Amino acid sequence: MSNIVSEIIGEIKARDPNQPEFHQAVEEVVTSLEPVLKKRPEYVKAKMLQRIAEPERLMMFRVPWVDDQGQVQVNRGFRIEMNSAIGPYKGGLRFHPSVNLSILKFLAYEQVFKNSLTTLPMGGGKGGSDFDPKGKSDNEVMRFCQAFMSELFRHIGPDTDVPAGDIGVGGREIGFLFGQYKKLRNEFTGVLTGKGLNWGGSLIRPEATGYGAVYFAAEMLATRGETLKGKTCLVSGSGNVAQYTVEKLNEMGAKSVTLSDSSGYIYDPAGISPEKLAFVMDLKNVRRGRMQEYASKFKGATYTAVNPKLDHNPLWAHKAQCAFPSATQNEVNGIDAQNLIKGGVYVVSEGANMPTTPEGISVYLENKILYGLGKAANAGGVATSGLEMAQNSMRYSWTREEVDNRLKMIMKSIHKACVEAAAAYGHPGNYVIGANIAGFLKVADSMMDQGVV
Ligand code: NDP
Ligand code: 2IT
Repeated sequence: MSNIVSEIIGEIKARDPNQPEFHQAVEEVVTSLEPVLKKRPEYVKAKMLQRIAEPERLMMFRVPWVDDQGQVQVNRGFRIEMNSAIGPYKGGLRFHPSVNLSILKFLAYEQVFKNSLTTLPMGGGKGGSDFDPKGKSDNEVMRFCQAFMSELFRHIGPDTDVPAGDIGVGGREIGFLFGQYKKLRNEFTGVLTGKGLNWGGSLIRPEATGYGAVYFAAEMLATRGETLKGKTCLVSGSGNVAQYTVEKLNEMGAKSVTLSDSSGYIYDPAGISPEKLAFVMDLKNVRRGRMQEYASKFKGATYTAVNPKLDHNPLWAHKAQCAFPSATQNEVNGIDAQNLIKGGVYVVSEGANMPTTPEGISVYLENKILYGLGKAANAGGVATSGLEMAQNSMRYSWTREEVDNRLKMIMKSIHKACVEAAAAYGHPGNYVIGANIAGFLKVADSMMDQGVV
């Protein structure tokens, strides 16, 4: 690592010493940019990397609400407006008890580069709350969302900041959030994406992240003259991203054999067919149950509970050719990555944000597998949010085919941008370096154009 790169990383870490996830995301990007900083010293002089790592604005607020027992509950709400160089702040909201500033800053930071890669005019942001939707009634979720929006509404708007879903925030939550925004502002605008189809949502937005991660894997395989047909795939998570990953893999003639939640994972060697996937969708989205039920329902499938004493996740040790980590950050560590390679995996396309630890990424790169990092591979979700914004601005909606074709084109162009940037800066085939450089250049050049603001 060059002096300048380690100085920049050191400076950013020292400023917020207790933000490990944020440091991890920054370190990956800044290290990848080393060849750019050599060629373009003007970015160093302009303190571009320090500026990009500092949120333009950060809101943190009290969210008080009353539960079904009449008890007052207090949660913490956040919105991080990270970068608006190329468009309004854009990024999801996460509701999960683990949410804190480090996690949201890493997500907002990643979002800046991801959104730049999509080719659409979107800046980066992220937000959420430490509220845990698990075990809450629909009414409690509604009251929480209303309380959250009662503060958030003053900071967002269709030309300012456009939130969407992430972990714990899906169609139900976006509905409640939109309802409260509309009531407070007396405006019907595209202020959120992932809306219901009857009230401004885009076809394919729910499917887009998972579909996009599969399209990205197909693009990577095409560089070796291969397709997904007949491939066995490991998928983690069982939420929005995981479900539509499995759906698209089935359509492409591949076989998914695993899914998980935070309690454990299922392994189904026969494959998660469309019928079994329909069961998962009902289980997770309607009944809000646990994946363990899958193994009692389908013969031949096994369930393995999380064992906190293990230093690895056995999900990643099954034999397969492709892996789609689609649950959460740092769910694949160095040992898991070794196990993936031993089990025959040579394609990793990340549906989740930063699911692989730096040790795991080193294993992928040493073994020269096709590794599509989250900010490239899962960009289909936010890209389709961008398409939803475009449709809302036109007060018009495109067909399913039209949106899906645009999504495919966008994933192809992200893949091409990664491949070209990696080659131009001397690291052919390295999607980490390619994605970080391509995402960075557009934002950094826009910031140069706009002066020190
Ligand atoms: P969902 O809330 O729909 O599903 C999340 C899934 O991940 C659930 O199966 C959940 O299990 C599991 N999970 C969550 N947290 C943990 C944890 N700490 N440990 C183990 N498992 C966990 O979220 P999404 O599918 O929308 O998001 C999944 C990932 O994809 C996240 O990293 C998100 O940032 C990323 N992403 C999402 C996009 C989108 O459009 N939704 C776009 C781009 C990226 P359980 O039910 O037990 O909590
Ligand atoms: O991480 C992500 O890209 C998302 N959660 C989707 C963001 C969005 O605005 O659609």
